[in-house]
Amino acid sequence: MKLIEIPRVPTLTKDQFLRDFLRPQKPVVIEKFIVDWPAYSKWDFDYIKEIAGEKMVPLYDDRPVDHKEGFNQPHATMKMKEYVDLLLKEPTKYRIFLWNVMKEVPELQKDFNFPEFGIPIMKSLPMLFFGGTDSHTFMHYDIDLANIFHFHFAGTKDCILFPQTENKYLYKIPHSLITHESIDFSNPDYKRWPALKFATGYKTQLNHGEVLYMPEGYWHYMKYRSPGFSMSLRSVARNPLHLSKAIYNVLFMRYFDNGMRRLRGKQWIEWKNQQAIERTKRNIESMA
Ligand SMILES: O=C(O)CCC(=O)C(=O)O
Ligand SMILES: [Fe+2]
Repeated sequence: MKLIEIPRVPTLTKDQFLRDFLRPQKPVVIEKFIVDWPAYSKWDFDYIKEIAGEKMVPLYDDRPVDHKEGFNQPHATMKMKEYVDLLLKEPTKYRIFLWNVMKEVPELQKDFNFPEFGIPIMKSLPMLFFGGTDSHTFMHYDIDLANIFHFHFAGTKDCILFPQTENKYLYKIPHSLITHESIDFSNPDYKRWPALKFATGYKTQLNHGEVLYMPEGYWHYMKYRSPGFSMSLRSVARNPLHLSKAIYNVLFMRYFDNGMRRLRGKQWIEWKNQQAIERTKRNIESMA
């Protein structure tokens, strides 16, 4: 894999954002964008415990997809204050994934603004993500292939991104939004996954208060180096191809996949994993 460092800027005007990043669909880290937000000084684990400690939160670990579970079904639940204590005490695989801020803790809304970058933000969909030391997400892209502004708080997190143009090298699982789950993107085994050598992507390490712009449909893998949490704000995909994929995914793909899990069980998951390998192998053979 060739991973290019994502460019970093202290701040960015709307015009610069549109010209240098949105139009060419390139990622960027803005280091000092939110220093004026109350969240910049307030959002830490004590504050989260104070404001949302009693909430039950859905938790995910890194177990492979199981046919007995639905699409994105959580693996455990816990009170937020217990989860935060666990995070701070020891490395845990449990992560919070896609927790809707507006629905769960609307007070948090007072602490941030919706960036005015000339693209409409979906205001009902700010999502929170939490993770402990060394926990990681699967390499995936989001179901709606949106433009994502990803704000990070408290800890440090490694991010690896790929544009959709790299799909042919990534062992993408059909009828899903992930790559083969046995790949460790922090330390890829090229003997087992030779096509990854041809993939070109991006990397960065996010610290408290930094925001990462991920262009439409970008694959992302995040590994928490220390306990931290992030908020994602999203803006609808503008590329018609991405938008039509988003609509297809939301209306059909996830139901189709759930239906096939019920119908074929384990075989369905195994067939998809095998397909990911065979299709990617064919892609690199056709290059030679
Ligand atoms: O950092 C994470 O835990 C996941 C972030 C993510 O997948 C997203 O913002 O869409
Ligand atoms: Fe995501």
